[in-house]
Amino acid sequence: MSLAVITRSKRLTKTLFAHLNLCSLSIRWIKHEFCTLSNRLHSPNASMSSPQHERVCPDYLEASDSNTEEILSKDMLVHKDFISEEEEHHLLEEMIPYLSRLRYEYAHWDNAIHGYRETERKHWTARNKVILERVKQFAFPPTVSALAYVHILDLAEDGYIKPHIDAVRFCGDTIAGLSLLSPCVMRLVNDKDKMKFANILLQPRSLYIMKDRARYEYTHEVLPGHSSVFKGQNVPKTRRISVICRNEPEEIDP
Ligand SMILES: O=C(O)CCC(=O)C(=O)O
Repeated sequence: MSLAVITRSKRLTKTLFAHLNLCSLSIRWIKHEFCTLSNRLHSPNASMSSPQHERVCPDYLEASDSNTEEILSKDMLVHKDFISEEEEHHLLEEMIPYLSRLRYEYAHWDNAIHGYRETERKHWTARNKVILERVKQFAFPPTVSALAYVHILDLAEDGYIKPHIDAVRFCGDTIAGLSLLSPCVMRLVNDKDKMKFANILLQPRSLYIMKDRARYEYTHEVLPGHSSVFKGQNVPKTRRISVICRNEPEEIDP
């Protein structure tokens, strides 16, 4: 073979290898693009997997920061329309005649509640007992005993509840409240860092379950009508009655 032929075939071989290399790169690129596309198709959030996108903030919760949002989406639960309008009517029908005999209290500035009347009830009509059993079964695990007395709190239209944490002497780790008659805003504020807080929208007939960190590390309050705002919208608070079930307090060593 002449030298010219050998040189030409060497050049050809080089060109061929260069093409093959390019082809293999292209195949790798196509494979990569295909995998990325397929990942996206199978998991739409794969490309935005920050913790914020993985967690969905409940619509009743408006938190000052993501840490508060994370804690309260777990420990402050609200179940909208937990009872029907008919069931709300039956509960009110049983409670209102007794409450109407009491006067709303507007006592001292240091009282936790302003414009309220309250009572506790152990015995209920058969159909209301069924409702309250449903609340207790839903809120407390089977091993936990609910207090026999249910707390009834009637807040006047101009009534509100100031920030407080329920005494551990009187109730355990869970507070379950049916919120009746009027919407309102409950605010939870971190007891150690007042800049961390959340507003909770309580619609009539909803059930809230405040437990664990929400119950012990945050104060709770019900805002007066004039400052009842949730996500920028005024919440028209009028008279509101809550029916609150609590569990037995933990035993405290003497
Ligand atoms: O009315 C409510 O839902 C909460 C009442 C309350 O804060 C309390 O009794 O300690």
